[in-house]
Amino acid sequence: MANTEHVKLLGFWASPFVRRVEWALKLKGVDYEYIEEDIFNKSSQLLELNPAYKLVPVFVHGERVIAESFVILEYIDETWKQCPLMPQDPHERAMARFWSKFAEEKILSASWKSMCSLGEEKEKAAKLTVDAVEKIEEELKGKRFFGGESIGYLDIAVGWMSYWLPIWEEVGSMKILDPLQFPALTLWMRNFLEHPVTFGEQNTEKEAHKMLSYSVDHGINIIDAAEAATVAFDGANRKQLLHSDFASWKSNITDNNRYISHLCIYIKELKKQLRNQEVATKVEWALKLKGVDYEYIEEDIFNKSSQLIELNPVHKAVPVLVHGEKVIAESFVILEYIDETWKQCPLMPQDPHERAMARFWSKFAEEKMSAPWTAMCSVGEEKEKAAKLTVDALEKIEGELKGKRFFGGESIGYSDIALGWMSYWLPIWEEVGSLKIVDPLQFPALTSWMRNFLEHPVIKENLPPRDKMIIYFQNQRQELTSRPRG
Ligand SMILES: N[C@@H](CCC(=O)N[C@@H](CS)C(=O)NCC(=O)O)C(=O)O
Repeated sequence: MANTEHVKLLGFWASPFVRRVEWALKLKGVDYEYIEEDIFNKSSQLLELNPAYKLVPVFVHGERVIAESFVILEYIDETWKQCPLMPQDPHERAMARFWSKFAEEKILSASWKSMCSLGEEKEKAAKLTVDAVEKIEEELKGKRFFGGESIGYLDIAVGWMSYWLPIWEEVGSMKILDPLQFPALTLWMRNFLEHPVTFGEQNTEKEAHKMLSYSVDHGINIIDAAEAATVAFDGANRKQLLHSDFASWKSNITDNNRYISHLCIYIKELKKQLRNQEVATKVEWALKLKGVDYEYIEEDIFNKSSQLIELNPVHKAVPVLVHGEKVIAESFVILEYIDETWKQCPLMPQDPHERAMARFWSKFAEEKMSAPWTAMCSVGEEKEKAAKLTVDALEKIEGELKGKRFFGGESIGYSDIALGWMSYWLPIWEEVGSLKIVDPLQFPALTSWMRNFLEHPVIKENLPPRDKMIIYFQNQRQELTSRPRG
């Protein structure tokens, strides 16, 4: 039986992402070997096992290797069925995925940024954190855990808030978790921390002390470098702050500080708009493949309707899927909901490891998508750097595709839909930005996948008009490159 094979976890003691995986394994009663990594001097084992991100956690189950904590959590839940983490109902599952992603994107990065910055920047990040925590508070009202009476996927996903966040508040001298403002969350934190598999059995104070002094040690450098950098970079780049090479990194940023900060604000805004366009198509592809009839409502994303704001108050973004009384946002969350609700033409593979791989590569491509966009919208060195980053990411995807017609094999599946934007949007960006990224000689598997994908009847009939797209992106590019730089 696959689930009796050896389980190994590569981790780092202070990592909330690693701890997530350990909580899940402990809840399920799965034995595992733990290998501590020095993330400042990574082992060749880590680099080999997670060449795409080079981050911990990495989970190894027999021959199967999985990275990215959320992907690992779902794999564990699908492989060891005892004490299920995910709810059974597809809509509740969608909600668990939605809020996990929300907390990761809005609370984790903003609170980290607030800890690592000063003055106005710090206040702004703290305010963003509090705004996001307000939404989580609403979700929790009247519940012991997110999933009800016992700990589940979402509790584990946001569990870091119960322990790491108060430490970050202390290190960064900020107040975020006011018990009067967030009574439900305060109660949940206590419940979560008292649970035997989280921290209940450990010497919390000793752990906290260790973690605190670690953060302070690095915090001295972080604050120094972050003053310049957090202005320019979004929280997702916080990983850079962990690198030991602060000095050269800092001087780099300081030189271009004002330019980058301008550029980043615009890139972020434009990316948001662009994502809206691309992700909505993804959902339509899935519905069409399944043969599900639906009513389509076009939104003007520059002038959002009250319906959109009401249905997706958290992100105020499309796509939003409404199925009867159920409302679901976030394209990946919607894709899984569609697949779990309409069983015909399954998009996800059956095997848990293949499912994990599909989720992993979809996430990878989504995160790397900002690089070709930046390449299209910038000039000179900036452009070259972004084009190079894109090529590096595509090399990884090429490796994944070799010898296959589609990511999932002979027919279109979840990863194809998730990565489908590359087949159509990427060549358009290349054209608009006068870039050459997808070289057929360097990327033969990707090139033939792009052709196969675009030739599929459902996809072919459901693409936005090319001419209109070219004009749209040319305008975006022009607006961005004509902004002041200093
Ligand atoms: N999205 C990843 C994040 C993992 C992550 O950021 N890991 C950190 C440890 S806390 C790491 O490996 N850092 C090493 C580095 O930044 O090079 C996940 O959920 O697994």
